[in-house]
Amino acid sequence: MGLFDKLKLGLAKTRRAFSDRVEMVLRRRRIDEDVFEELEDALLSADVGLDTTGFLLDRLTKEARREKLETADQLIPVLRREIHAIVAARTDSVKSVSDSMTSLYYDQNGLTVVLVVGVNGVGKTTTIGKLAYALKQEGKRVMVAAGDTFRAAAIEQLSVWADRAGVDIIKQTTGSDAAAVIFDAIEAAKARRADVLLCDTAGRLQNKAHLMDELEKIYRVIAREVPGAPHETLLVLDATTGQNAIIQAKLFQDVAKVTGIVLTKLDGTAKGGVVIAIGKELKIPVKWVGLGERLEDLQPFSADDFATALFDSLS
Ligand SMILES: Nc1nc2c(ncn2[C@@H]2O[C@H](COP(=O)(O)OP(=O)(O)OP(=O)(O)O)[C@@H](O)[C@H]2O)c(=O)[nH]1
Ligand SMILES: [Mg+2]
Repeated sequence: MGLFDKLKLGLAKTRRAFSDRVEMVLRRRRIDEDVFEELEDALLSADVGLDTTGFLLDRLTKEARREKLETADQLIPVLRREIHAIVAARTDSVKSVSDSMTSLYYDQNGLTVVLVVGVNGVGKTTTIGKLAYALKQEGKRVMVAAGDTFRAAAIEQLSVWADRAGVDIIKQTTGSDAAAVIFDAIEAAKARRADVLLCDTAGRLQNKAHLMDELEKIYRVIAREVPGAPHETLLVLDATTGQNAIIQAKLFQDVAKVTGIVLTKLDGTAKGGVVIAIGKELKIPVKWVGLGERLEDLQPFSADDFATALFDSLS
């Protein structure tokens, strides 16, 4: 299966929630109040969120007036264009999933350090495994650092993923200092001339002060050991949490220098419209999406492909 087909399949529930209602709109010939109400339902049911839905309806109303649109079907390409514009504003670096496997910022001349953050259970460790695999497929020399020293099974879980991806892991025992583990990993990565070091971290938001202290220390160590690093701080968000993901992102932006989002578990949720809300409300690009639990179930996010997949059966 190609990457686009996989994205489309992953978005199946979102597409259903969304397109069924848009189809009701298409059954109406003339544009009236009900048309806008039904479009509102379509957007909300795909978890686009109140603010972003309001924004889109406003744009649709204005465009309908400006372009003197008369029939409901004329609104669909407008909606598609507006959604694409929102999503593409943050992600125009990747035009199509086939353009580039890795939408990561690289240091071409040395070690690239990527820090992965997010709350409990969103998919950080899994994403690191998948990312390690994708980067390795591109010919990069990849290592991972077991920076989640908090949860008992975390290190073992990352070891399993490192094995699957065929990359080296640097780890210590549970309870050791996360910044010290990452320091060790950087030294090892330099010695082994690795291209990329992916650092796992513990997911804790409830204890924000502690999280802030620990992350600050990790940032300090990384910046001291590798000038300009971390090159990326990827925030992992779970698509099944819908609008809650936006709240998490805003909290994390206060404590970490987030450069990109990985949106996991897009498969099997009808809340994929959260991609649009993220595009509208956060100034961070979605760089990757998770579409399953296997090694190859991660792909670079493409605004073009997202809009095409969402509207596929409607045009
Ligand atoms: N369906 C699906 N499941 C996923 C995806 N990404 C992760 N998961 C699952 O989500 C669960 C949690 O993933 P982890 O990688 O352990 O999450 P984490 O953020 O590291 O969790 P903590 O270390 O506890 O903070 C696992 O069961 C994963 O298999 C995805 O894209 N799709
Ligand atoms: Mg983890």
